[in-house]
Amino acid sequence: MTGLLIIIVLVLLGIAIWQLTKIFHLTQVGAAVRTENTEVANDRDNNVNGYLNFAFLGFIYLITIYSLWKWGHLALGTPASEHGPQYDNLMAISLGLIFFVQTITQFLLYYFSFKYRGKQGNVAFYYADNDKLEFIWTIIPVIVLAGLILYGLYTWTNIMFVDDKDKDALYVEVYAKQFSWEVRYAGEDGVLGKANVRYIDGVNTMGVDMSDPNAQDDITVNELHIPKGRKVIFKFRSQDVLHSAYMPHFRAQMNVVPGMVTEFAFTPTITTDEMRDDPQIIEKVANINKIRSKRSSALVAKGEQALEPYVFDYILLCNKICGASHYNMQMKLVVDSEADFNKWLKEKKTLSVAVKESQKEAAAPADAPQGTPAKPDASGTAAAKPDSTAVAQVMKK
Ligand SMILES: [Cu+2]
Repeated sequence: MTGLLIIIVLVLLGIAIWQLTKIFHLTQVGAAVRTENTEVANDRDNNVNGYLNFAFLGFIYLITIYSLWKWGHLALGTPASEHGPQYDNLMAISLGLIFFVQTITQFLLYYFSFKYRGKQGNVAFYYADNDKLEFIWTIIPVIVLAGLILYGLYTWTNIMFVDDKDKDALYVEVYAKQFSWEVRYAGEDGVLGKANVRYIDGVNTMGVDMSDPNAQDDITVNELHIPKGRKVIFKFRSQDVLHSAYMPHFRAQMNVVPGMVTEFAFTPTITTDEMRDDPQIIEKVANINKIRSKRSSALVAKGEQALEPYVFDYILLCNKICGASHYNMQMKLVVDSEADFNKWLKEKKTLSVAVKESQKEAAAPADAPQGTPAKPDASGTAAAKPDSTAVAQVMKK
């Protein structure tokens, strides 16, 4: 790699020296001036460059059309959240506008540089200013951009408004660490217990403050399930570095910042099973499996195991480069019907039960009865924990 860089630097240095000598030659007035071999552009050169100019404009248009045709289908498909269509609409308007303005301004730019290309004997015309023209090309972008920004702000507040008093909402904490995700549900009281990295101990991997009464019914899991049609309020915390929780199908993304709690809320509208029947998703899955089966036959030929066929699932991805295994920092996200979700959550044991079980196991490893559920109580294990005054990462509520 270093060798390649040195070669590139040497080549660039050579080009620079060559260009410098050319400039030096041009400055030698009197030597070979106005002969056929002069390096000052003549009408023929200007014509050639003028037409090449148009060829480049054509190239820009063609590559745009080709890219849209070839990769346009890779854009995100049906949105699976209530605010998703509004978000997509904003995106479509912005892209359409950029596309329209870009097509026209690029044409004008290339047309005028062709029209006023150099001609022998032509002299530049001095034109001071034109108030009317300047007014037009200032006021139009101002109106268009103001409209776009207002619409964007409206959409933004619509999506980002989180009502913490909402009793019907589901409260979920998403916890990021290099390089995985963990999830905590608020339990029956609908309130997440306080948490701090200093409380991380054994099975309490998210650092929940077990002395907090609100934490007693909290449930921690490694899979994110959310119910269709119910508002989900997400609270994000990070254990180590900056991460970003990205849920592309729901048009949602939030930075996960160590030392603070970030949040957003959305309502899922399509269950995982329903999304698997979406025509676009069916096509995508078929395409992925076509690539997989090709890879598989190559692997089998080498005597290795074939790849499993891909099945669609929603996904939570890390969208901030956070370290060596960032690329693999993801978690399955399942949207269930309300009934399925409640059934799923009911089967999970609370963190306080898990903590007590693990303590019992540690105290009497040989003869203690396994898996006896202990009654949650407010005393928890706080006595053994350090510094409960540290508020930097404490989750309020
Ligand atoms: Cu990450």
